[in-house]
Amino acid sequence: MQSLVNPTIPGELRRKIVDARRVLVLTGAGVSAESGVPTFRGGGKSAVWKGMPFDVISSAGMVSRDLPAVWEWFDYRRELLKSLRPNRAHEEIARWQDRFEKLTVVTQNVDGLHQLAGSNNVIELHGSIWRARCISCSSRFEISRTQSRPDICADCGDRLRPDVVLFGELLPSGAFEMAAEAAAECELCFVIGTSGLVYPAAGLPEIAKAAGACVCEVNPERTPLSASCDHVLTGNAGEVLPLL
Ligand code: BJW
Repeated sequence: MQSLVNPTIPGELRRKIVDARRVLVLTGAGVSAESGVPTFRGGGKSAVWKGMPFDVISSAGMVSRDLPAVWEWFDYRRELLKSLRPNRAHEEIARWQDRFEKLTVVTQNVDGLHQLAGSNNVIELHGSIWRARCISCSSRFEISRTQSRPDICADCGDRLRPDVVLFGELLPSGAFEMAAEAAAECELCFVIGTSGLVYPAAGLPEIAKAAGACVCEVNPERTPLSASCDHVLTGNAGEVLPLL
């Protein structure tokens, strides 16, 4: 992946980073792009499954229409993920836990790469590809990297589905509320590798900004959020974050 620009870090942002105690990091698919995970909409190969765009296969309607097809799509992606590792961006964000008094990592990604890099207490707004959930009783089950995934709920016997948030579905209970609280109290907010198109996640930088935080975007492309950010660092996350 080619870097567009190697940005100079403004002095004002450097001072913010030194002074900030409460920091929020919102990440999207772009943070995993340098690990080889396809993004959804830009900056690399887009996610398409057997000719079906991701917003069709990753939609609530598809679970009721064709659950086996949905599983096939997620099984394929989990298989791909098994060989992929966190990149410098994930590692740098994990290191920030020691740098700031309170760091909250909020991710839209379902790949688990932040946790693999050592980030603790990651708020997963869109769930995890490494969990299954019962379509009836909502019991959740981890999916192992080495064993075959469960198909049937051990609690009630009904079918399981991927524990991810598809279009038109509600976010996990409490996840957005926790993220919004962290946004409202942070002093510095990084928005890294997201197209800023999917709500309610894309509303978090606005909450931070309205509460007086400095907002900094890291992305090789401009997004609808860029104009309202205090700083826009143009480049790949794995190259920009180590400069901070
Ligand atoms: C790099 C890089 C590098 C590349 N370094 N950067 C308000 C207004 C309008 C609509 C809505 C609204 N509120 C809610 C909605 C409806 C809907 C929505 O937002 N629709 C919009 C698309 C119009 N939202 C929902 O349905 C949400 N639910 C909800 O709100 O419930 C209440 C409700 C229900 C019904 C109606 C109304 C309200 C749920 C959203 C769930 C999203 N699910 C997905 C799929 C997950 C499962 C799966 O993995 O398949 O989540 S969609 C997909 O998009 C995935 C992502 O998490 C999400 C965000 O994408 P992300 O991360 O931004 O990735 P990309 O690919 O878009 O962008 C990558 C970026 O990286 C680019 O900018 C690149 O430039 C950059 N990049 N390389 C740094 N190296």
